[in-house]
Amino acid sequence: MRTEVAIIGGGPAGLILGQLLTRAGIDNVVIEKHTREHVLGRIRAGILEWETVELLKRAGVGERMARHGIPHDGIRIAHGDQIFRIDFAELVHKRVMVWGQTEITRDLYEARDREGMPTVHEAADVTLHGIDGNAPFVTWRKDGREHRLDCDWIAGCDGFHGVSRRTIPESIRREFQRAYPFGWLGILSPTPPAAEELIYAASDRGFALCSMRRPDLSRHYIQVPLADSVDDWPDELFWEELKRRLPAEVARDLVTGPSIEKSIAPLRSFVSEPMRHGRLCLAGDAAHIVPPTGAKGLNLAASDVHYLAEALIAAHHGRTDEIDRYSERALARVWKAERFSWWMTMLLHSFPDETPFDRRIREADLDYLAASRAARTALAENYVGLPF
Ligand code: RFL
Ligand code: PHB
Repeated sequence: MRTEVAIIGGGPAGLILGQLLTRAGIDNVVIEKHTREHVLGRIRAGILEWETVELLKRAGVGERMARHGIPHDGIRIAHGDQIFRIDFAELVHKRVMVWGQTEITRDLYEARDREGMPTVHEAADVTLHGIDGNAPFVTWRKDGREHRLDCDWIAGCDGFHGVSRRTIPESIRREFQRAYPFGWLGILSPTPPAAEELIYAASDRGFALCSMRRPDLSRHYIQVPLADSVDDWPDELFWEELKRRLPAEVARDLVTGPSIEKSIAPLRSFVSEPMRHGRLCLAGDAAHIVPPTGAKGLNLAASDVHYLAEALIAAHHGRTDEIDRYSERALARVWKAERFSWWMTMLLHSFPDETPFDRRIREADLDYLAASRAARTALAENYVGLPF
């Protein structure tokens, strides 16, 4: 089998890239390790920057999002019983969209099927070959057979645990990282959201976030120790703890109910440089991870593939200068989102090893944000997303 671009990983990065290339007349194949059901069952991101919304429209998957997505003009930040608003519309004249990653992925798979573009699921032992030369290829095992796909370029979109990044020689890769001493326990519940907008809450008992997917479906998170498992958190305990971290008036009106999904995700910041080596370009979580506090992961995957699609389209027309610039261009935006996500995380979470000094600094930062329009504008500018 032969194609122009082999895309490793059928998550949002790989699927959006596939759509952008297909629409530019460039042949591509997506090779995914898991079943489609498995990919669609992962509850993850919920907040899209407006540039991501525009990109999804360009990729041909804007229709259901326009009908069912919920635009938000701001977020709330709670600090103890104090609550204040970051008004995106007023401060930076932009908004974000509540539209779940599972919905985006579903639309992207359906668009791929409609356009007749090949997707391989349940590909085992995916291996990248010849990325240093001019004739790269990918092999995998499926149905007891070895398969081979020859191509011009490989897009490594296989997430943090994928194989693509590790194919770049260690002598060339530089990795930067920070692990945080807690995780987020998240639940999805068929209950109305806590408020019209998201509430990010910093409390003495730790961080909490009240988010949503639809008017009848809420998504909530609480900061938990890394050693905890979902079995430590039956639904009643989760709701009780969430309420204790929210301002009294929000807790009082919170509607609780059964959880229909519950999972714990560790928090980490990670960047691998460069994002391109020879015929391989990395995009999305394969190259970088942000803690979810700034809602940037999926949005960074989107901006990476926007740059990468432009570069691959230029290469298709015989110009490789955009590919040469890809890593630098993508990383410039990645690092700003890393900074913002790190800052939001430091601001809103309780740290087990926090000194009294650290704590006062964090409280001063929150007070400053509540009182200063300049500080709120900086948060708003980053949250709605820096330009692609
Ligand atoms: P994904 O989604 O991990 O997809 C990678 C795909 O590659 C497959 N794969 C392989 N395929 C072939 N061969 C291999 N060897 C392979 N190894 C892996 C995997 O099965 C998978 O299908 O990466 P991608 O496409 O880069 O997308 C990144 C986003 O999924 C991620 O950044 C976001 O979900 C992060 N995130 C959020 N981002 C936002 O922008 N806004 C949010 O509100 C937001 N909230 C979140 C989040 C992530 C969370 N968790 C669980 C990590 C909330 C949470 C709780
Ligand atoms: C979500 O709804 O899953 C969500 C929203 C905002 C975040 C992280 C996750 O910062």
